[in-house]
Amino acid sequence: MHWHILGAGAIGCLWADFLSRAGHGVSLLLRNHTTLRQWPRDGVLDITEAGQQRQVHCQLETPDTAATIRHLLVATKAYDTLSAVEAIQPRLQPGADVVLLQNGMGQQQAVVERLHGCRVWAGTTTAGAWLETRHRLHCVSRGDTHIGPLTAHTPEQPPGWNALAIALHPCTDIQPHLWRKLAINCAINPLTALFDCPNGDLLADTARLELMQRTCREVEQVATAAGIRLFDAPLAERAAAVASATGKNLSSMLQDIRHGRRSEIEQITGFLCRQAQLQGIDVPVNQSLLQAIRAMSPKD
Ligand code: KPL
Repeated sequence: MHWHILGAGAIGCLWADFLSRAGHGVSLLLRNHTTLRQWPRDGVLDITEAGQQRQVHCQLETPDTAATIRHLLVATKAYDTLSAVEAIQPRLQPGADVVLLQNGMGQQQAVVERLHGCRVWAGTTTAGAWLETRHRLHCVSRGDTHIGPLTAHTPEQPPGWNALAIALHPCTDIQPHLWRKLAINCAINPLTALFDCPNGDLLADTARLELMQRTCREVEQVATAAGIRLFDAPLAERAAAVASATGKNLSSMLQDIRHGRRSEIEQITGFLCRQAQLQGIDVPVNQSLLQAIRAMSPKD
């Protein structure tokens, strides 16, 4: 089986490793010819994991390559999902398999509406990895990945993924898992960006902790109204546990803001606020976080 990966960031490269070690061919779809030229070595990824090093060989392509695509993994930033998929759409074979693996919500539905006749899955992962350079990847943790179909007549997991050496949890209904990840991201990401602090520092200060708890209560209200049961424990407890376990990490949103990149606030807190509005629920804390991070994010 041959998989094309759209989005050669840390998660895209990590899946290039997982898929290729499971015996699949992998093509990385780079943004354009300039990015292609910037790749230092032809399609070789250097992976470091637990002190061990290995190499993965991928084909490199740009979206305008002619070959058709049967199996596509989308690992772009959440806000790029739809436009990236639209750019590649003429290359998709009828009935192609498309897997979406991103933070945030809303973009998955937009892709399903755009791609008629394709089988689409959404996944959410706790895997951690970072890129030292474009082709040098550090895998910190393979984490847990939940995956489930978004389209009818689609099996629980994409073909060939049972061979991946990761903790993969196929499920019939992926929505609760997407909500759980969204809820944790709503609780941690905007606050770390606002206070310019690592995840763990949200717990070290009473005022920040209180703000996190109020954020969490609003998120729970909206999730409940949407028919989603988040966790057995209150969200504030789960979010505090994640912030503590990832204490020294800089959240993805804080990293985006620090680097002057666009953030995923619209797909995280923005989605939550849109859902709240549909349900007629007031979420003043999340609304003010949305405004604050919007003001810090560069416009597209
Ligand atoms: O997923 C994350 C992110 O940074 O986007 C958390 C859970 C907050 C870990 O940093």
